[in-house]
Amino acid sequence: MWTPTPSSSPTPTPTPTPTRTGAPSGGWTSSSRRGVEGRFTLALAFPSVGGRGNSGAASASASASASRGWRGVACSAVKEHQGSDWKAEEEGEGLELELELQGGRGRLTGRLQGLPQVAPHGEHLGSALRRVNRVTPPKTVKSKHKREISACAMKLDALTKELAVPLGKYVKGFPAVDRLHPFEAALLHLTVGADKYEALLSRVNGVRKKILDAGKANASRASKCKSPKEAGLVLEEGLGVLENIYKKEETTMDKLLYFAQQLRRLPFVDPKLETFVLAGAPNVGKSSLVVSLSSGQPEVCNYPFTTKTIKMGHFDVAGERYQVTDTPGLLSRSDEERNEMEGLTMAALEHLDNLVVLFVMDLTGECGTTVKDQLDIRREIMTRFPEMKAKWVDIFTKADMFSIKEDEGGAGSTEWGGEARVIEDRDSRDKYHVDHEFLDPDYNLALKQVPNALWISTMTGLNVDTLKKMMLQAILV
Ligand SMILES: Nc1nc2c(ncn2[C@@H]2O[C@H](COP(=O)(O)OP(=O)(O)OP(=O)(O)O)[C@@H](O)[C@H]2O)c(=O)[nH]1
Ligand SMILES: [Mg+2]
Repeated sequence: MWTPTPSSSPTPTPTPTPTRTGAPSGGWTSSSRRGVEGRFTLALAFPSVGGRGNSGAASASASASASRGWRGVACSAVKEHQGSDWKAEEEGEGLELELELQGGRGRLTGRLQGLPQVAPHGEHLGSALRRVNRVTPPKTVKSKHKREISACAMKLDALTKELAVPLGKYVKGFPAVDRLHPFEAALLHLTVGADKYEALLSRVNGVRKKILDAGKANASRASKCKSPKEAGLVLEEGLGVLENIYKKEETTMDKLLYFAQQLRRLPFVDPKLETFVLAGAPNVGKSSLVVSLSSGQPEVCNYPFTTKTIKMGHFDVAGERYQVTDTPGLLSRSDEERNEMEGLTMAALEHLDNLVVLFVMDLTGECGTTVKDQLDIRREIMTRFPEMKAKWVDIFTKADMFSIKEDEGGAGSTEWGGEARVIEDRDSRDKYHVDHEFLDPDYNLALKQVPNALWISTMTGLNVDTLKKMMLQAILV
C-alpha cells in the first residue's frame, strides 16, 4: 500500500515517523528548504562518480523477478538491491556503514547537512579573549617570579588554541569537493562555486597555520623571559599579533559561516533509494503532481519557476521507501543560457542514482512554454541521457481542461486497462479536439510523438493512482 511518510529529513539518517492521520492512501512528503542561489557554472563538468550506472545490478535482479506481479516485484526488487544497507540505517549505524556498504563505488551523501557550526567571527574572538583572561598561573611553580612568566606563556598558548582549534575543525569538517557524491558536488558548485569553496577552506587553513606559528613563537619567547615585566611585554605583543591575524579574517569567517548555512540547506539524497525525478518546463504542474502523490506541500503557483531548488520527498510502499525530487522547470535552450535553477535540474538528471524520470508536459498552451519547446526539452534529455529512456514515464497534465471520456480500448488507451482515458471527439474535424481557448497549435504533434503519455489531472485526481503503478513498474525495467 502507498503510504504517507515523514517529511524529508535534512539529516543523513532517515528516522521512521508515524503515518499521517487522514492522509491519502499513500504518498510522500517533500521538504521545504529555501531556494538556492548562486553562480551557475555547468554542473555537467563534474565527473560521474557513482552515477546511475550503479543501478545495474538492481535492474537486473528486478527484471529477473518481473513475472511475480508488479507490487510484490517492485518491493522485493528494491529490497534485493538495498540489501542490508537500509536495515543498518534503521539500526542507527549511520554514515560509516553506508560508505562501507557502497564499497567505494559511490560517495557518501549527507556530508553537507552535517557541516560544522561556524562561530560568528566577533563572538569567536570575544570568547577566546575571555578565556585567556581566566588563565591562572600554575600553583605547582613555587617562585612567584617564575609563575608570572609562565602565566604569560600559558595565556599566549590559550589564545592560540582557542583560535586555531575551531579553525582546524572547520577545515576537517568541510569535505573536499572530490569527496562528495557527484550530485552534492554539483549542488555545491551551483550554490557557492566549487573553486570558491576550496579556496576559502585553504584560506582558513592558512589562517590556522599562521595563528599556530605566531602563537607558538611568542609563547616560547615569553617562557624564556628573565623577568615578569619582560614576559608581560611579550604577552601583550603576542596577543596583539594573534588578535590582528584573526581580526583581518572577518570576511573569510563571515563567508565560511554563510557557505555553511547555504550548504546545510541543500537537499539530502539517499544514494541507495530509487529516485523519481519530475522534469519538464516551468509551470506545467510538476509541484501539483507532488501534492497529489503525497502528503507534501511544495509551493504551487501560476507562474514559471515557482520551484527554485531541488526538493526531496519520500513515499513508502509496502514498507519500502522511495525518493522523489521536485525540480525547477527547464527551458529549451543551451546550457550556457540556462540559469542556476535549470542547472540544479540538470544536475539531478546527471548525477542521481537509480533514477526514474517523470516527464511532465502541459498541452493546454497555458504554461508559457510552447508544446514544441516542451518536446524539444524532452528530446534533449533523452538524447543526453539515453540510458534513461527505459526508466521514463511521460505525463500530460491538466487533463481536466480537456474534454475526456472513458475509453473502450481505442486510440489513446494505455496498457493500464480500465483507467485509460482519451480526449473526447467533440469536434469531427479533430479526434482530439479540446474545448479550450488556449490550445497549443502543436498539441497534435505531442500526441503523435508521445503516444503513451498518461493523462493526469491533479484537480480531479484523474489517473493519479495509475501513475503510482507506472512509477513502481518503471523501477523494474
Ligand atoms: N486545471 C489544472 N491546473 C493545474 C493542474 N496541475 C497544475 N495546475 C496549475 O498549473 C499551475 C502551475 O502548477 P505548478 O505545480 O506550480 O507547476 P510547476 O511545474 O511545479 O511550476 P514551476 O515550479 O514554476 O516549474 C498552477 O496554477 C496549478 O494550479 C491540473 O491538473 N489542472
Ligand atoms: Mg514547481
